[in-house]
Amino acid sequence: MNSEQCFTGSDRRTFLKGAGALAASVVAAESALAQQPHDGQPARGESQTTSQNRNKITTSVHDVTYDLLRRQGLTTVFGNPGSNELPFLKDFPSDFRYFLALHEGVAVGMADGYAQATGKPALINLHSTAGSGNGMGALANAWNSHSPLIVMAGQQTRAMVGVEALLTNVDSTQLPRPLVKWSYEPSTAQDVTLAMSRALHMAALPPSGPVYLSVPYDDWAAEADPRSSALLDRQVHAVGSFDGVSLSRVVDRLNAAKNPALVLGPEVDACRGNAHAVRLAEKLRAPVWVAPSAPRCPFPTTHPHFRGLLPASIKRISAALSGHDVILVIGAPVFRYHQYEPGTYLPEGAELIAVTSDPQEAARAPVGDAVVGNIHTTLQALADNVRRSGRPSPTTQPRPAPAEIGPGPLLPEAVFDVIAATAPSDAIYLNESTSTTDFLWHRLPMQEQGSYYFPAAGGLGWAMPAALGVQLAEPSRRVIAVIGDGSANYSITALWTAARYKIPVVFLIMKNGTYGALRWFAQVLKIEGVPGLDVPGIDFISLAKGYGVEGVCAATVDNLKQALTAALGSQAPTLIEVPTRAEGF
Ligand code: TZD
Ligand code: CA
Repeated sequence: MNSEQCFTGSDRRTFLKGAGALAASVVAAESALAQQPHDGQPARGESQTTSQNRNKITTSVHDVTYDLLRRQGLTTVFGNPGSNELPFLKDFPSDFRYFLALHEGVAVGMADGYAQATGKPALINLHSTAGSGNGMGALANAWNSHSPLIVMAGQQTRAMVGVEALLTNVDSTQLPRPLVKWSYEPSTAQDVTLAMSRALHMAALPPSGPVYLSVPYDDWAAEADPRSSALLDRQVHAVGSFDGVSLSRVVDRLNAAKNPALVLGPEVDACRGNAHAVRLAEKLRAPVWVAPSAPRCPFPTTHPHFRGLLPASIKRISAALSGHDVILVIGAPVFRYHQYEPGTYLPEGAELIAVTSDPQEAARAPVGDAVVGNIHTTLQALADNVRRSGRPSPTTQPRPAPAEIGPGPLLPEAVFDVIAATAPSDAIYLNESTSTTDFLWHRLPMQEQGSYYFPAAGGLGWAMPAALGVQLAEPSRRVIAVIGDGSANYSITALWTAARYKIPVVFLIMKNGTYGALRWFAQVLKIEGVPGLDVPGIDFISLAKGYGVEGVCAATVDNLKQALTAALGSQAPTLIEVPTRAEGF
């Protein structure tokens, strides 16, 4: 057995230090991580950068591109490299950080978490067609959460694209569609810097979202267009708030409402509008629901007006909102349905107004009026301008009773009770435990902006890597990823990246031995005899160990409390496997 096959946590660093140039850059990234600037600014303060000596050495497309990325605050790269990408990664500057993922789904998921938690674009470097393809499940989630990602893929050298040499990305701009806002391959090497500049501004402009850039690998060594320097400091901003007329149209309808309700979506949290949402709800004395399938938490779940996550069917949404005459939806599509239970889109007598940054969401809503604009400023304008209502406040909903603790595996509700009692109040939760989402929303207190993330397209294998990205962006808060024993397998290699860079996420695996949500859905559809719905026999402790992560099993409330407390006190990642009851399936 050689040292690579068998090394323990304690001799890992020795191994790394002996591993040459790559290890050196990783160690640099690790020490940068230890200093935890994580604000999108260069990780270390040194300024021996190409930008300072631009006249002297910034002549290649490679150098100008790094300067552009640096000046635009994009010094963190997530990726998995191949031969087409090596020329871009050449002489990787010491003020940049590179996080190696062992699968492209992990690279994209991690960047997505980082982008969402920082609110800024994140850069991913993937390998040609196959690498991009591996990343596309995660890209589906990024597309639906409006995550500003720049996915850059290495293309074959220009001289060999035509003959379709191995690793050519054939029809490269078509490949990532329809999961990107914009997709491009520069037609000359001199076009690369402008393309990168355009990519990062496109990703960030509303509605923000992923973009794709394919770059032939010989372009990086080419001489840059000297006019590229004009790109370095360009600031591109979108403005867009209510004009007076459209504001008063909405405000008048809210003021005239007898019983308004708010439905808040992920964009409220993404634009850091949560406090305005609270103010608006309190002035209107309106109850607040979270939009169905919401991938973020836009409102404190402990607030007396909080009603919970709306169910995801047409019929049930109408039922949940019945009695309300004006329904204001902010920062969500109308609606993100899941199971088909037909009915009227709105309860009897209700009207709906939606505010979104996404023209597509506004246009495709089957009911109600919509306003397209900047969520933060429109929300603020609404909160400032609605009249404070004299209605009584909505009654506070009772907290659920503590879960029953019986013999045998824990109920998932009991797991959430332990988490709620043990985790810090500003903990951040990632959820990919598909059959327990309602329990989570009822039992976990989530009060601060950026406390909850969920795969926005329902694509599994996202939350484990996204948790790493969120933790990098939020080093002072603890990140707990609650993951199903089915979901955990799609991006299990995220554990290696967690260990490699010492990203102290707590992975809590709900081990019920089955695809619970699919069993539930089979009941909804009245479908029987489906094969392949159970996932017995997976040893997550061994998997964790194999990837260099501490793994513990916690089968009782006391063990779970103990394990979670220890994990939260650790500076390293931990995986906690909790056997849970698969009840009702
Ligand atoms: N593949 C991908 C990439 N995304 C998916 N959403 C699915 C398959 C289908 N799927 C669901 O929508 S839920 C689910 C699957 C396989 C079961 C997940 O099981 P779990 O959680 O163990 O993670 P529960 O709580 O047991 O449902
Ligand atoms: Ca499961």
